Amino acid sequence: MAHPSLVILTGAGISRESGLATFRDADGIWAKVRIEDVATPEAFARDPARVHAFYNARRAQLRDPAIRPNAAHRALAELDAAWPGELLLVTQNVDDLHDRAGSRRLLHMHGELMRARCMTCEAVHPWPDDLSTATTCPACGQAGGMRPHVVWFGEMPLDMARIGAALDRCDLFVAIGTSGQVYPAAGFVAEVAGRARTVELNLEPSAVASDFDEALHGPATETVPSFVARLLAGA
Ligand code: BJW
Repeated sequence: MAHPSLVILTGAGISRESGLATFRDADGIWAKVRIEDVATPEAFARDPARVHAFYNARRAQLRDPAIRPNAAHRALAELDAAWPGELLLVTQNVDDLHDRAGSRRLLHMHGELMRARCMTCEAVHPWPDDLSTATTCPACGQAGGMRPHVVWFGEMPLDMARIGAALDRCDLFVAIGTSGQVYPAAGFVAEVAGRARTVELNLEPSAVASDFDEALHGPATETVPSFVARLLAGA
Protein backbone atom coordinates (compact mmCIF):
# COMPACT_ATOMS: atom_id res chain seq x y z
CA MET A 1 0.00 0.00 0.00
CA ALA A 2 1.18 3.56 -0.73
CA HIS A 3 2.52 5.54 2.17
CA PRO A 4 -0.02 7.91 3.74
CA SER A 5 0.14 11.49 2.58
CA LEU A 6 1.09 13.80 5.47
CA VAL A 7 0.40 17.44 6.25
CA ILE A 8 2.09 18.76 9.39
CA LEU A 9 1.19 22.21 10.76
CA THR A 10 3.50 23.83 13.29
CA GLY A 11 3.17 26.90 15.50
CA ALA A 12 5.20 28.88 17.98
CA GLY A 13 5.12 26.09 20.60
CA ILE A 14 7.62 24.01 18.60
CA SER A 15 10.23 26.80 18.87
CA ARG A 16 9.56 27.56 22.58
CA GLU A 17 12.25 25.14 23.80
CA SER A 18 14.73 26.77 21.40
CA GLY A 19 14.29 29.99 23.39
CA LEU A 20 11.73 31.85 21.24
CA ALA A 21 8.59 33.14 22.93
CA THR A 22 5.14 32.01 21.83
CA PHE A 23 2.41 34.61 21.24
CA ARG A 24 -0.47 33.78 23.56
CA ASP A 25 1.12 32.07 26.55
CA ALA A 26 1.38 34.09 29.79
CA ASP A 27 4.96 35.11 28.92
CA GLY A 28 4.16 35.44 25.21
CA ILE A 29 4.76 38.27 22.76
CA TRP A 30 1.16 39.54 22.87
CA ALA A 31 1.45 39.96 26.65
CA LYS A 32 4.14 42.59 26.03
CA VAL A 33 3.06 44.38 22.84
CA ARG A 34 -0.37 45.03 21.35
CA ILE A 35 -1.22 43.33 18.05
CA GLU A 36 -2.76 46.61 16.85
CA ASP A 37 0.60 48.38 17.36
CA VAL A 38 2.87 45.97 15.44
CA ALA A 39 1.09 43.24 13.50
CA THR A 40 -1.41 44.90 11.16
CA PRO A 41 -0.93 46.81 7.88
CA GLU A 42 -2.59 49.79 9.60
CA ALA A 43 0.08 49.78 12.34
CA PHE A 44 2.82 49.82 9.70
CA ALA A 45 1.15 52.67 7.78
CA ARG A 46 0.72 54.68 11.00
CA ASP A 47 4.15 54.11 12.59
CA PRO A 48 6.59 52.15 10.39
CA ALA A 49 9.56 52.95 12.67
CA ARG A 50 7.78 51.29 15.62
CA VAL A 51 7.00 48.18 13.56
CA HIS A 52 10.57 48.01 12.19
CA ALA A 53 11.95 48.25 15.76
CA PHE A 54 9.76 45.31 16.86
CA TYR A 55 10.88 43.07 13.96
CA ASN A 56 14.52 44.25 14.10
CA ALA A 57 14.67 43.06 17.72
CA ARG A 58 13.16 39.68 16.82
CA ARG A 59 15.55 39.34 13.84
CA ALA A 60 18.49 40.11 16.14
CA GLN A 61 17.29 37.43 18.57
CA LEU A 62 17.14 34.90 15.73
CA ARG A 63 20.76 35.73 14.81
CA ASP A 64 21.85 34.83 18.39
CA PRO A 65 23.89 31.60 18.10
CA ALA A 66 22.12 30.32 21.24
CA ILE A 67 18.85 30.10 19.26
CA ARG A 68 19.05 26.76 17.47
CA PRO A 69 16.70 24.06 16.14
CA ASN A 70 15.63 21.64 18.88
CA ALA A 71 14.89 17.91 18.90
CA ALA A 72 11.37 18.50 17.54
CA HIS A 73 12.60 20.49 14.51
CA ARG A 74 15.26 17.85 13.89
CA ALA A 75 12.77 14.96 14.13
CA LEU A 76 10.54 16.61 11.49
CA ALA A 77 13.54 17.11 9.21
CA GLU A 78 14.43 13.42 9.62
CA LEU A 79 10.83 12.51 8.78
CA ASP A 80 10.98 14.70 5.65
CA ALA A 81 14.19 12.99 4.52
CA ALA A 82 12.95 9.46 5.22
CA TRP A 83 9.24 9.57 4.30
CA PRO A 84 8.71 8.02 0.84
CA GLY A 85 5.17 9.36 0.46
CA GLU A 86 3.82 12.88 0.08
CA LEU A 87 4.64 15.22 2.93
CA LEU A 88 4.16 18.94 3.45
CA LEU A 89 5.33 20.83 6.53
CA VAL A 90 3.33 24.04 6.86
CA THR A 91 4.71 26.36 9.50
CA GLN A 92 3.05 29.47 10.86
CA ASN A 93 6.42 30.41 12.33
CA VAL A 94 8.43 33.23 10.85
CA ASP A 95 11.64 31.87 12.41
CA ASP A 96 14.01 29.76 10.28
CA LEU A 97 14.48 26.84 12.66
CA HIS A 98 12.75 24.25 10.41
CA ASP A 99 14.95 25.42 7.50
CA ARG A 100 18.08 25.20 9.62
CA ALA A 101 17.10 21.73 10.88
CA GLY A 102 16.98 20.60 7.24
CA SER A 103 13.26 20.37 6.38
CA ARG A 104 12.86 20.75 2.62
CA ARG A 105 9.17 20.15 1.88
CA LEU A 106 8.33 23.28 3.87
CA LEU A 107 6.05 26.31 3.45
CA HIS A 108 6.09 29.41 5.68
CA MET A 109 2.43 30.47 5.51
CA HIS A 110 2.96 33.56 7.72
CA GLY A 111 6.18 34.59 5.98
CA GLU A 112 9.79 34.72 7.11
CA LEU A 113 11.52 37.06 9.52
CA MET A 114 14.80 36.82 7.61
CA ARG A 115 13.25 38.16 4.39
CA ALA A 116 12.08 41.64 3.38
CA ARG A 117 9.62 42.66 0.69
CA CYS A 118 9.48 45.82 -1.39
CA MET A 119 5.98 47.31 -1.45
CA THR A 120 6.85 49.11 -4.69
CA CYS A 121 8.09 46.25 -6.90
CA GLU A 122 7.05 43.25 -4.71
CA ALA A 123 10.57 41.73 -4.87
CA VAL A 124 11.40 39.55 -1.84
CA HIS A 125 15.00 39.58 -0.59
CA PRO A 126 16.95 37.62 2.05
CA TRP A 127 17.24 40.14 4.92
CA PRO A 128 19.18 39.13 8.04
CA ASP A 129 19.84 42.74 9.09
CA ASP A 130 17.82 45.69 10.38
CA LEU A 131 15.22 47.45 8.25
CA SER A 132 14.36 51.15 8.51
CA THR A 133 12.12 53.65 6.77
CA ALA A 134 15.18 54.69 4.75
CA THR A 135 16.11 51.19 3.51
CA THR A 136 16.43 51.00 -0.29
CA CYS A 137 15.12 48.07 -2.34
CA PRO A 138 18.07 46.25 -4.00
CA ALA A 139 15.84 45.45 -7.00
CA CYS A 140 14.12 48.74 -7.89
CA GLY A 141 16.16 51.24 -5.87
CA GLN A 142 13.11 52.78 -4.21
CA ALA A 143 13.60 53.96 -0.60
CA GLY A 144 10.95 53.76 2.12
CA GLY A 145 8.92 50.82 0.81
CA MET A 146 10.70 47.89 2.42
CA ARG A 147 8.70 45.86 4.97
CA PRO A 148 9.19 42.59 6.85
CA HIS A 149 8.08 39.62 4.70
CA VAL A 150 5.56 38.48 7.31
CA VAL A 151 1.77 38.10 7.21
CA TRP A 152 -0.09 40.53 9.45
CA PHE A 153 -3.71 40.32 10.60
CA GLY A 154 -6.08 41.03 7.76
CA GLU A 155 -3.54 39.93 5.12
CA MET A 156 -3.79 36.75 3.05
CA PRO A 157 -1.43 33.98 4.24
CA LEU A 158 1.07 32.71 1.65
CA ASP A 159 0.86 29.59 -0.55
CA MET A 160 -2.80 28.90 0.28
CA ALA A 161 -3.42 27.10 -3.03
CA ARG A 162 -0.58 24.61 -2.43
CA ILE A 163 -1.68 24.11 1.16
CA GLY A 164 -5.29 23.54 0.11
CA ALA A 165 -4.23 20.94 -2.48
CA ALA A 166 -2.11 19.08 0.08
CA LEU A 167 -4.97 19.13 2.60
CA ASP A 168 -7.31 17.71 -0.06
CA ARG A 169 -4.97 14.73 -0.56
CA CYS A 170 -3.81 14.13 2.99
CA ASP A 171 -4.39 10.95 4.98
CA LEU A 172 -2.81 12.19 8.20
CA PHE A 173 -2.91 15.76 9.55
CA VAL A 174 -0.76 16.65 12.54
CA ALA A 175 -0.77 20.01 14.35
CA ILE A 176 2.14 20.80 16.68
CA GLY A 177 2.52 23.67 19.15
CA THR A 178 -0.27 25.92 17.93
CA SER A 179 -3.10 27.38 20.01
CA GLY A 180 -5.72 27.03 17.26
CA GLN A 181 -6.77 30.65 17.63
CA VAL A 182 -5.59 32.13 14.30
CA TYR A 183 -7.39 31.38 11.04
CA PRO A 184 -7.16 30.02 8.39
CA ALA A 185 -4.57 27.65 9.97
CA ALA A 186 -6.87 26.83 12.91
CA GLY A 187 -9.49 25.64 10.42
CA PHE A 188 -7.28 23.11 8.60
CA VAL A 189 -8.24 20.28 10.99
CA ALA A 190 -11.95 20.85 10.32
CA GLU A 191 -11.26 20.83 6.55
CA VAL A 192 -9.78 17.32 6.66
CA ALA A 193 -11.85 15.84 9.52
CA GLY A 194 -13.68 12.67 8.58
CA ARG A 195 -11.37 11.72 5.70
CA ALA A 196 -7.90 12.01 7.33
CA ARG A 197 -6.59 10.88 10.73
CA THR A 198 -5.93 14.00 12.81
CA VAL A 199 -3.50 14.30 15.73
CA GLU A 200 -2.70 17.28 17.96
CA LEU A 201 0.69 17.50 19.72
CA ASN A 202 0.64 20.40 22.16
CA LEU A 203 1.46 21.32 25.72
CA GLU A 204 -2.27 21.59 26.46
CA PRO A 205 -5.53 21.19 24.51
CA SER A 206 -5.79 23.92 21.85
CA ALA A 207 -8.89 25.97 21.06
CA VAL A 208 -9.81 23.43 18.35
CA ALA A 209 -8.80 20.29 20.32
CA SER A 210 -12.27 18.73 19.97
CA ASP A 211 -11.82 18.58 16.16
CA PHE A 212 -8.88 16.14 16.45
CA ASP A 213 -9.11 12.33 16.64
CA GLU A 214 -6.14 12.03 19.00
CA ALA A 215 -3.97 14.21 21.22
CA LEU A 216 -0.52 13.90 22.78
CA HIS A 217 0.14 16.48 25.49
CA GLY A 218 3.68 17.43 26.52
CA PRO A 219 6.68 19.47 25.41
CA ALA A 220 7.37 19.24 21.68
CA THR A 221 10.97 18.05 22.22
CA GLU A 222 9.50 14.91 23.81
CA THR A 223 6.27 14.26 21.92
CA VAL A 224 7.50 15.00 18.38
CA PRO A 225 10.56 12.68 18.27
CA SER A 226 8.56 9.78 19.71
CA PHE A 227 5.61 10.41 17.35
CA VAL A 228 7.99 10.57 14.36
CA ALA A 229 9.75 7.37 15.44
CA ARG A 230 6.39 5.58 15.59
CA LEU A 231 5.40 6.92 12.14
CA LEU A 232 8.66 5.76 10.60
CA ALA A 233 8.22 2.36 12.24
CA GLY A 234 4.85 2.12 10.48
CA ALA A 235 2.66 2.42 13.61
C1 BJW B 1 3.90 24.27 23.30
C2 BJW B 1 5.12 24.44 23.96
C3 BJW B 1 6.03 23.36 23.89
C4 BJW B 1 3.96 26.25 24.23
N1 BJW B 1 5.71 22.25 23.23
N2 BJW B 1 3.59 23.15 22.67
C5 BJW B 1 -11.42 40.15 12.48
C6 BJW B 1 -10.67 41.14 11.84
C7 BJW B 1 -9.59 40.82 10.99
C8 BJW B 1 -9.26 39.51 10.78
C9 BJW B 1 -10.01 38.54 11.43
C10 BJW B 1 -11.08 38.84 12.26
N3 BJW B 1 -11.59 37.69 12.75
C11 BJW B 1 -10.89 36.69 12.23
C12 BJW B 1 -9.91 37.18 11.44
C13 BJW B 1 -8.91 36.42 10.70
C14 BJW B 1 -7.60 36.51 11.42
C15 BJW B 1 -7.73 35.73 12.73
O1 BJW B 1 -7.63 34.52 12.77
N4 BJW B 1 -7.95 36.38 13.84
C16 BJW B 1 -8.18 35.68 15.12
C17 BJW B 1 -7.16 36.17 16.14
C18 BJW B 1 -9.59 35.88 15.52
N5 BJW B 1 -6.61 35.94 10.55
C19 BJW B 1 -5.99 36.66 9.62
O2 BJW B 1 -6.14 37.87 9.54
C20 BJW B 1 -5.11 35.91 8.67
N6 BJW B 1 -5.49 36.24 7.35
C21 BJW B 1 -6.69 35.94 6.83
O3 BJW B 1 -7.55 35.40 7.49
O4 BJW B 1 -6.84 36.29 5.52
C22 BJW B 1 -8.11 36.07 4.91
C23 BJW B 1 -8.36 34.67 4.44
C24 BJW B 1 -9.64 34.26 4.16
C25 BJW B 1 -9.89 32.96 3.72
C26 BJW B 1 -8.85 32.08 3.53
C27 BJW B 1 -7.57 32.49 3.77
C28 BJW B 1 -7.33 33.78 4.24
C29 BJW B 1 -3.66 36.31 8.86
C30 BJW B 1 -3.13 35.85 10.18
C31 BJW B 1 -1.72 36.37 10.38
C32 BJW B 1 -1.13 35.96 11.72
N7 BJW B 1 0.10 36.64 11.91
C33 BJW B 1 0.88 36.33 13.11
C34 BJW B 1 2.10 37.28 13.14
C35 BJW B 1 3.13 36.86 12.09
C36 BJW B 1 4.35 37.73 12.13
C37 BJW B 1 5.03 37.71 13.49
O5 BJW B 1 5.51 36.66 13.94
O6 BJW B 1 5.08 38.76 14.11
O7 BJW B 1 1.28 34.98 13.08
S1 BJW B 1 -0.05 36.47 14.64
C38 BJW B 1 0.71 35.10 15.40
O8 BJW B 1 -0.29 34.08 15.64
C39 BJW B 1 1.71 34.53 14.37
C40 BJW B 1 1.47 33.06 14.54
O9 BJW B 1 1.92 32.38 13.39
C41 BJW B 1 -0.01 32.96 14.77
C42 BJW B 1 -0.44 31.69 15.43
O10 BJW B 1 0.08 31.56 16.72
P1 BJW B 1 0.57 30.14 17.26
O11 BJW B 1 1.72 29.68 16.48
O12 BJW B 1 -0.59 29.23 17.37
O13 BJW B 1 1.14 30.55 18.71
P2 BJW B 1 0.35 30.70 20.10
O14 BJW B 1 1.21 31.48 21.00
O15 BJW B 1 -1.03 31.19 19.89
O16 BJW B 1 0.22 29.19 20.63
C43 BJW B 1 1.35 28.43 21.02
C44 BJW B 1 0.89 27.06 21.48
O17 BJW B 1 2.03 26.27 21.76
C45 BJW B 1 0.05 27.11 22.77
O18 BJW B 1 -1.11 26.28 22.61
C46 BJW B 1 0.98 26.49 23.84
O19 BJW B 1 0.29 25.73 24.82
C47 BJW B 1 1.86 25.60 23.00
N8 BJW B 1 3.21 25.38 23.56
N9 BJW B 1 5.17 25.65 24.60
C48 BJW B 1 4.49 22.14 22.68
N10 BJW B 1 7.26 23.41 24.54
